[in-house]
Amino acid sequence: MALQTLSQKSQPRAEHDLGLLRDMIRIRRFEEKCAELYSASKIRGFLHLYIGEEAVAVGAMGALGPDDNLVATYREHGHALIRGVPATSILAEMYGKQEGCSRGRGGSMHIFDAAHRFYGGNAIVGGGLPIAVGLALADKLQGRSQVTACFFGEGAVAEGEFHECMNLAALWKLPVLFCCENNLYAMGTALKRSESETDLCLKASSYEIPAWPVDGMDVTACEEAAKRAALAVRAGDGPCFLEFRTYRFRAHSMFDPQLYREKQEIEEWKKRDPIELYQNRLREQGTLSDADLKGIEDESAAEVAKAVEFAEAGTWEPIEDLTRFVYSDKTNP
Ligand SMILES: Cc1ncc(C[n+]2csc(CCOP(=O)(O)OP(=O)(O)O)c2C)c(N)n1
Repeated sequence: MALQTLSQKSQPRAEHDLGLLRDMIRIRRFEEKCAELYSASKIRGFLHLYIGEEAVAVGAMGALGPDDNLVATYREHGHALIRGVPATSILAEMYGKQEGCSRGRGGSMHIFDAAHRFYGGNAIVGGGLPIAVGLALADKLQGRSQVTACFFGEGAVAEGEFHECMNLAALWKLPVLFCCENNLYAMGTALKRSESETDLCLKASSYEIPAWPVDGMDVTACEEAAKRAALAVRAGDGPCFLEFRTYRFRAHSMFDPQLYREKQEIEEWKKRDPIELYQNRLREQGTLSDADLKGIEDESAAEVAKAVEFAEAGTWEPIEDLTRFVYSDKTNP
């Protein structure tokens, strides 16, 4: 049984800490397998990996409850996994199989699961922001107390949608937690080559939105900041903005030769690998044993193996279904 040694520790704090590590490892192992499957042409289309950025999703999502809404970008497998979308349905989606969460029609960039309040998987840069603001507006108008967390890359700040969304969310005091994942590059474009003002918190503050930078390689820092911000959002104070400073260890997508950044820079950031950092910290604290780590690794490997088996066994959609879902079933049954 995985994580057997947890019972010996029997402290909720230790369980919580090991849970953070487990979730980061789950994302990492799942995505390493995705890269392999992509090279084997099992996954087609685009594939954007989150490797290196795991602490952000895992930490920030610690501030959310099951009723809160979540909106993400095309680099969203990790967010979906932590949200509770089964790895089986995520991978089947990437395979293009009917059993995928979007019936295999969206692929890697369009993981969507309304039952888990996971509203994408959005391929358009900045495209998730208006969706998040709309969800939050609906919650506010209907008197619900949910928070909508919206994850997006720093590339989105160059979009008009970003400014419209900041403005309306602040003006209407909407319950949105804006989570900017600043990994320094939008495809091959460094932030400093595209923005005259590179202080993203300053941009959010200019809309009267409280904003803080966060060390995105430190899962505890991510969790603490998100909890603090979510508390303010939930209290009805309007939106908050967090700039998670992070780095992607892999290319933008599987097609990117990475000519825009030095290998040395990547190596420097890898020294702050969020999983290794946290693993070392838990070991120093005496929270993590070899047996715990083995339990977590075995559990993650089993989850990934099950997902692969499920996706492989999935069904292709019959050709006669090709035009289904082009229009809503309500108007075109
Ligand atoms: C509106 C729009 N313009 C351009 C693109 C092409 N594109 C895809 S990803 C990307 C970079 C986005 O970078 P960032 O928002 O920082 O996210 P990251 O990939 O770093 O997570 C661009 C320009 C797009 N998908 N949508």
